[in-house]
Amino acid sequence: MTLPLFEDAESGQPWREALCPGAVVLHNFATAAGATLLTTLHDIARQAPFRHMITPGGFRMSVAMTNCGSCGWLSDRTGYRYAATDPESGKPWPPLPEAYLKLARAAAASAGFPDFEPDACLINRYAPGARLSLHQDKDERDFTQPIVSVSLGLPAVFLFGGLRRNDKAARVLLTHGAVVVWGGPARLRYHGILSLKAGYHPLVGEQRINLTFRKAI
Ligand code: MD3
Ligand code: FE
Repeated sequence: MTLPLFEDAESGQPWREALCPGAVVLHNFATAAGATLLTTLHDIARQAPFRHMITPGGFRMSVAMTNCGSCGWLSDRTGYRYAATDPESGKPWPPLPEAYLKLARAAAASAGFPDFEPDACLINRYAPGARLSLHQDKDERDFTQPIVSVSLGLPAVFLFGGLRRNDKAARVLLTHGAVVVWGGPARLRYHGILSLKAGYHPLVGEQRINLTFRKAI
């Protein structure tokens, strides 16, 4: 009989990994809900299609994005901001589905944030080669509120640095079903995603999806 030497994400079992004060990975927390989350995502993307936003510097982001919630995150030549309507359609973003809210609240509570009420969910889609360079999330009003992130599909190497851009970044593999809660002293840490490696996930195909729940307003 072979005994595992260490617990890992491939076990399919939930386990908790503390990254730093304020940040915890809840591995496989969203694995059981994965199929439901993706079916719902198809509805959202039909109303508010994924698009490659332009950075204030004029670059097209390699990650494709959309939003649901009472406001959504946007980038264009004029800057970054949250807005109640999708500029592509002029209509409000699709509402946050109940299943998304439940998952985000449960993850936040399990990490010590029992009162988390997200109003925005930014949805990132990574094709092979897509990446997100080191940045801070600071467009939200209240940094005492955590951010909850849900990874689905292909695994990605997540970089988490410190409070200054040049602080050395650690790496952690985010696999299907991993939920990360960032709060307290971790809330303003620099972070990013390395270029996605090609592969195939049985539920999600040749891509990675990340849902990030925020209290923006
Ligand atoms: C640490 N998304 O949408 S999720 C983002 O996988 C973003 O798509 C990445 O960074 C992704 O802004 C990383 C993990 C994450 C999300 C938000 C954070 C880590 C964070 C906010 C503060 C600190
Ligand atoms: Fe971020």
